[in-house]
Order: sequence, then C-alpha cells, then structure tokens
Amino acid sequence: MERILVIGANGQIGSELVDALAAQHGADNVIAADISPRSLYAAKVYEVIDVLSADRLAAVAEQYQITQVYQLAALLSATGEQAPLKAWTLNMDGLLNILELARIRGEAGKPLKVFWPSSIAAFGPNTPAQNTPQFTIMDPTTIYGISKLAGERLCEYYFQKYGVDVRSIRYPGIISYKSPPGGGTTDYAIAIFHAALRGESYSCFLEADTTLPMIYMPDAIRATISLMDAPADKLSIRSSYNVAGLSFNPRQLAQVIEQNLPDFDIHYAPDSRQAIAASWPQSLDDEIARRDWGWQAQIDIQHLVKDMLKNVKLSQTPESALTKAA
Ligand code: AKB
Repeated sequence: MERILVIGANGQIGSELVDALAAQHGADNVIAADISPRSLYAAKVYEVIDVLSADRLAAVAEQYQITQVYQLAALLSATGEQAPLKAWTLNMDGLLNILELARIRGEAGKPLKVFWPSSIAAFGPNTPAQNTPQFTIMDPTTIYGISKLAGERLCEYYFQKYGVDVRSIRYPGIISYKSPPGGGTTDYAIAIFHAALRGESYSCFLEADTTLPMIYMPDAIRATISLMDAPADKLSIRSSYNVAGLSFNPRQLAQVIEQNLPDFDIHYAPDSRQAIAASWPQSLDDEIARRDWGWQAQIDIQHLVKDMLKNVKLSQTPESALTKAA
C-alpha cells in the first residue's frame, strides 16, 4: 500500500493531484501538505509543512510511513524574478530536503519514491526552439529556470549516487480552472478565459505570436501519475523528461475563444514576461517519454477551450462565489 505526501497541495497542480491520487489510492492514504494552516481544497488528511524544515518533513514521513512524496512547493518564473533569493532558497533547499529525506529513509530500509517538477523554463535563448530535444543546450535566464536546471542535476545525482527513485517532468505551461495560477509566464492562457467570460477585452502581457508549449491539466495529471507508476527499469531519464501537450500563441488561442464567444476581444501590452517567454522553447520533442512510459497527449486546443469556457463560467456564477466565501 502506498502512503503519499503531496507538498504544495494548495497550489495549481497540487490541488488537482491530491484528488486524482485519492481516487487511485484512497483518500486516507494521501496526505496533503502546505505552508498555510488550512487546506484550500477537499483533502481528507492535511498537514502544515514548510518544505524548508527538514525536521518537520522527517517527522511527518515517519508518522505516516510515507512511501511517495510529490514536492511541488516553488516560486514560478514571474514571481521568482521579483524575489530571486527567496525563489532560489525555496526551490533548491526544498528539493534538497526531500532528496536527503529519501536518501536517509532509503538507507534505513524505508524507500521513498520522489516526484519533482522541472519546467520548460530550464531551457534558454540558445536552446533550439522548435521540437526541442531532450538533450540540448540549456542556458536559462530566470532564477526559476536556473533552479530547475540545477534541480534536474541534483535529481540525477541522487539517483546515480544514492539510488533515490526520483522522477520528474519538464512541465509546459499548465492550463486549468480549479485553482488560480501561481505567478508564471504562461498564466496569460488562464487569465484570458476569465476576462473573456466577464465580457472584458483581455490585455495580454505577451505578444500575439509568442508560441509556447502548453498542456491541459487532465493531461498533466495523467502524465505525472503515469510516470510515477512506470516500472523503474523502464526509465532512462533521471533528470527530467520532456513532455509535450500542445503549442499555441496568444493570437491562436484568442481565435479559438472567439469561435465560441464571437464578441471576445484581445489587445497586446507586452511586459517583462515577454522576454522570459521569448527565451523558452516553442514545441518539445517528447519521444523518450513516449518510448519509456507510453506518454501520449490527448487534449487539443478545441477541447481545451470548450472545457475551460464551460468550467470558468461555472466558477464565476454567484452560487460558486458564495461557496468559496463560506
Ligand atoms: C511558468 O510560467 O513559470 C510556469 C512554467 C512554465 O514552469 N508555468
């Protein structure tokens, strides 16, 4: 039986991962954890954990006899640029604490499987932007991207040196409606739906033709759990896997929204996030993820837009606002 700890459970990925893991393993076996004293979502078991506290992590791992940990607490690309030292400390020390926990528990005969998210932000301006290969130039320009590249090297190091079973995905921009995005450069692709459904003209902080790799949340959750469930001997990558969903730019996304909401209007006011986006890949080669653990994206832009419009609309109803306030 697996006992699973999700750190950063109140965040964009964590909130949906907790539900998916609870459906798979039973709600009692999923321990949602975050720094806030209360769970923002429907976790059955919730613990307050600061991932920077190694002692607290060790105590919770022992209390629940944890066998898997998802370490999702991080500062993203745009907020990271506002507070680079804080981003570096949280992103690097948080990961190191988890890898050390897994090493120590593994040496004590209590193995801990680890998931840690990397990102397309680990690439940079000299990376080939089209069909970006798994192995290529990586010269990230943000503190977030630098922490992701360093984190990938740490993951591989702990696997090679200590046998820690660590697994990772280089997430594209993740689009979802259940919880707000957390301060990333790809967040425009969520904010645009909220503006469209409020009947507002959307002011896009990226230029119209800025193509980026994206993935819809159900595909992202499926990728994450498939990788964690894959047999260890099938995995040839212990840094982080390229995983492609779909690629589009703001103009293309706006056009599909307009097919569904003919009055929708967008205008462009690029800010500092434009330079970050311009340094990232436009599409990814995920051949190795397909080969090793059978990855295959399922959700295209038409499906994504229809589903986002339906669900963001529901979240904007007065009943939904009342439920949130309660
Ligand atoms: C961000 O924009 O910072 C994140 C990411 C691509 O990792 N969504």
